[in-house]
Amino acid sequence: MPEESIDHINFQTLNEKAVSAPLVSHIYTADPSAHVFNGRIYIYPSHDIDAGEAFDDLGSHFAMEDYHVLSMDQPNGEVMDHGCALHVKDVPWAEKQMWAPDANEKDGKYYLFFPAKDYDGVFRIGVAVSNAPEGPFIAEPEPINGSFSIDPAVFKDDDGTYFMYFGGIWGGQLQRWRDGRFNALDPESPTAHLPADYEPALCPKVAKLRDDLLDFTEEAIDLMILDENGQPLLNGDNERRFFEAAWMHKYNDKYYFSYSTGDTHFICYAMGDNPYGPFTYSGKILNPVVGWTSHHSICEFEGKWYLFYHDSSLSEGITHLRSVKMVEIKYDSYGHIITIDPYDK
Ligand code: FUB
Repeated sequence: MPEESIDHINFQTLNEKAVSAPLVSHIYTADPSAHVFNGRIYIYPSHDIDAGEAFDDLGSHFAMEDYHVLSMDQPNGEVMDHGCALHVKDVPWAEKQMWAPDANEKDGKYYLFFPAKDYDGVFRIGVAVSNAPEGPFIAEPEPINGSFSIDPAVFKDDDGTYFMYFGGIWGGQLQRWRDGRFNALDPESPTAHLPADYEPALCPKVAKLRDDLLDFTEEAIDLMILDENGQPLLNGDNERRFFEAAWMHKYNDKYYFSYSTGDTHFICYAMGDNPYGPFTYSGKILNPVVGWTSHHSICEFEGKWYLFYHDSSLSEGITHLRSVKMVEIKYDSYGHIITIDPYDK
C-alpha cells in the first residue's frame, strides 16, 4: 500500500477487517518462507528491527541483522520462536542487511539460504547448515558461487532436484547484473540500469542446486514470464512484471511461480509446465497490504494450501517493521488461485 495513504488508515477498523492476525507480536518478522518438516510448520522470516537507517528507495532502512525461526504444529496453533538461528556477525563474507531467507531439507540436514550485502556493498546469497530445522545454522565461509541479488527460494521437485529462484530489482540490485557482471555506476539510483518501459522486464533467475545444496550446478538463467499472447511482460507493465519475492510451488502437476510486483504492491503468479518455464501470467494472489513491501510463500499442510505473507499493521504502517501472517488459499476448477483481499473479512 503506498506510503501516502497510510496516514488515513484507521488501524482498529483495519485490524477488525483483516483476514488474519500477526503470528507473533513480540518481535517484528517479514518475508515468511514456510515449509512442513517432520509434520510441523516451520517459518523462515526476516527479523525486522529499527536500526535507525533513513528510508530510501534502495531499502537501506531494512537493516536486519539475524534470523529467528518460527514453528507451529498446525495452523492457528501456538507459535514458537526458536530464538536466533543465524547472526550476520557469524557469516564471514556478509556485512549487513540479512534480507528474505528460505530453507530446505535434504537427508536429515537443513539448509538456510539467505541474501546479505558483502563488504563491497553487493548482495550475494549464502547458505548455512544445521542438523535441526530450527537451527542454529552454521554459515559456509563464502557465498554461493555465481549468486547475486536477493530473495532466494529453494524448491524441491518431485524427482528430488532442487532449484533456486532469486532476484529483485531496485535495492535488490538485479538490474545491475544485466551484462553478467556488477555495474557499480549510479549506486544511489534504484532505477538506473532498468530496461525502458517498452522493453521486456527483467526476469527472475533460476539455477539447479548441486547435490550437497551448497552451490549451483549451472549458471543461473532467466525465468521467462509471458503475457496471454506469449510475449514477455514489459518493464512498464508494473502491475504484472516481476519485482522481487520469488516462490515456486506445484499444484496438480502444474508449476506456479509467484512473486511481488514491488511498486504496485501485488503478489501475482504465473503458471508453467516445468521448473525452468516459460511461465504465463495467471493473476493476482494478494491485493496490497499495509506497508510498502509484499512478500509471501505458499505451503500445503494436511491437504489445505496456505499463503504466508506480511504487513505493517502491528507497527501501524512502519514500512520496515512488519509482521508475518497466514491465510488459507483456494483454487478454482481451472487451477487458478482466488485473489485474497487482506482486509475484507
Ligand atoms: O525484507 C527486505 C526485503 O523487502 C525483501 O528481501 C523483499 O522481498 C522485501 O520484502
